[in-house]
Amino acid sequence: MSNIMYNKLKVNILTIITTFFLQLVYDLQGQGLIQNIQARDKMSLDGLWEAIVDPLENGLYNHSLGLRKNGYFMNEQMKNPYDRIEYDFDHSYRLNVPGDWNTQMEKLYYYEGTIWYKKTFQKPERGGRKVIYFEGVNYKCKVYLNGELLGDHIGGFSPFSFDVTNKLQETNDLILKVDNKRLREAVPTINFDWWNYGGITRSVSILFLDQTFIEDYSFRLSESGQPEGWLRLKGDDIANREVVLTIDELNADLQLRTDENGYAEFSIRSKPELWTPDNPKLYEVSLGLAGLFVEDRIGFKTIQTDGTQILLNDQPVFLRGISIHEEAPFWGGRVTVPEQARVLLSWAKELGCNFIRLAHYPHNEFTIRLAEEMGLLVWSEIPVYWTIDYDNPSTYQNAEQQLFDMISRDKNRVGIALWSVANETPVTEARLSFLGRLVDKVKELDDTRLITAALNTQSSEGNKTIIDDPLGEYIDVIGINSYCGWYGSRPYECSDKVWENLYNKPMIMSEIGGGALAGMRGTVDDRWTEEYQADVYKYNLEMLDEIDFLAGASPWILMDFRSPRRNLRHIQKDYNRKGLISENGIRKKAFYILQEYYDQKRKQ
Ligand code: GCB
Repeated sequence: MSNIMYNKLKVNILTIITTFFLQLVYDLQGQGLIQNIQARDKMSLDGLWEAIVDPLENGLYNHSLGLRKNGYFMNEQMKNPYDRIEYDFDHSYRLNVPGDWNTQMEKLYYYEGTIWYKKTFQKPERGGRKVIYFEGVNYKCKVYLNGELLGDHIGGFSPFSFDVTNKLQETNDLILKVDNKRLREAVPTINFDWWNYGGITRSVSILFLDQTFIEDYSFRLSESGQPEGWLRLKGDDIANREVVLTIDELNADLQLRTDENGYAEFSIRSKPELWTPDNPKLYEVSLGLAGLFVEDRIGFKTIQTDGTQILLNDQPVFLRGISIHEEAPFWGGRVTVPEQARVLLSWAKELGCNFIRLAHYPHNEFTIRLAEEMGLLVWSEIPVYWTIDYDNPSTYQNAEQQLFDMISRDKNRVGIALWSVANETPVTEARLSFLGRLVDKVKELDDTRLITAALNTQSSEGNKTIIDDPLGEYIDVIGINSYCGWYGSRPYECSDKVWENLYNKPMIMSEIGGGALAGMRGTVDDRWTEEYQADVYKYNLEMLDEIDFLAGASPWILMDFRSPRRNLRHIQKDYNRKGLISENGIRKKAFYILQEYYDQKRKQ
């Protein structure tokens, strides 16, 4: 065998072995996603946590970069006056959880690195199983309870949990090493256009569960329009158990029996009223095991494509949307409470939307629940963005895990219409196979939603743009990000642009837009003025009107959001100014242009 062949073989074998072990790690990480934690009995660990800023990772490594046995996770205390312990949580900073650290302390505004968090709590006086549940920590963390490593997690926007039933003491120290350093191989990678907010950005709680409990369940509509689905128990006693399922409004009262794997399927013999944006009907559902109930609000709809149309409950629908980052209006920083999400979604409603694109990562669960209550269809995506490392098997496993977590958490949210696997990714073989695998994964996990991706890789001939990205073959709905009048051309040239689609599939214009500082006035030729931005919208919307395969739009973006790429001090001040609304709630002129367009679309 030649040297080259030998080396190739070696690389292939190594890749297979690495993939196998990574899969194992991620499989373990993905286990135990508990459905609908809102409805579970729990104790919140939100509030002020103690925090030590540790850019050199001194809490983990000694001076020769060996792992420390007595790192900060041990929360060591001085016993004698001459003891030397060079950290002390009791005399450290305090940070709010949930919350990003960047907007809580001025000196952490640009910080990317490690912060140690500690929360001390008393053992809850409750029997049964106890699980610590994290709704989201950005980006990487190690979790320790009373000095013991419970586990690691990577990915800034997905939930994870640890069973601590047999690990709790009278007084407990829960310590996290949280690290938001950007990494080439990470998802997202080192370059992205939003603020890298670090910290325990979402809520933490201890769930009180029975030894055997309803871990997960799924509802959908059968071919004949009747609710059906499955549930799964977890625990020592999962086989042959009775689970009661009721939906009073549908006169459904079912006694189900689990199989030896703790799994039961169900189907309900009545036809529910279907969820639509105008009638966002949700049913009160209850699932009970041995007197402990999980209550949920479930809606039913179908979403499909027919040629270049999107059909909601078999009716063509035009998605009047807007893109949204998970940044808090008025407060700044990450959205941490439902009220902040409610403000954003109310603005989307005011704009006339029936659809939102939650960019560029899974948002809080409460946002999606609110959206469906308010009659908004949702596009949800994972941070496979720009130039992630498509050749790297561990990057793939990471992306797939984030996809799995997103779908597992939100599969029962009727508002979800589209799962997006990527945003603006370059056309290469490696990327196609990477995204192709993700698309297959979505199909395996959920065949009741449409699959999309936002593309910006079309070719052009003169005035004509041709949607020919080979990924178009794989996805159901083609998302297109195009910035006519901002990153290229003058706004008035945009209405003459013509679009051709090589695929007989619907297209959503997932991004159009331009930047303006709220209150800045000038002519349509003065960049950064509201007039310029309004002009971008005017001509782009004229362009959209000529696209006969257009099934919706989600212009960029509802509200100005922070990004370190935006360095014009006098205008941007670290904000991407493409919002239709400023971070302080001021609507710009373009807001009203899109509002009028959606008003006409609604009447058509
Ligand atoms: C894009 C990206 C989005 C950026 C936007 C911009 O195409 O998808 O994340 O923020 O452009 O403002 O440049």
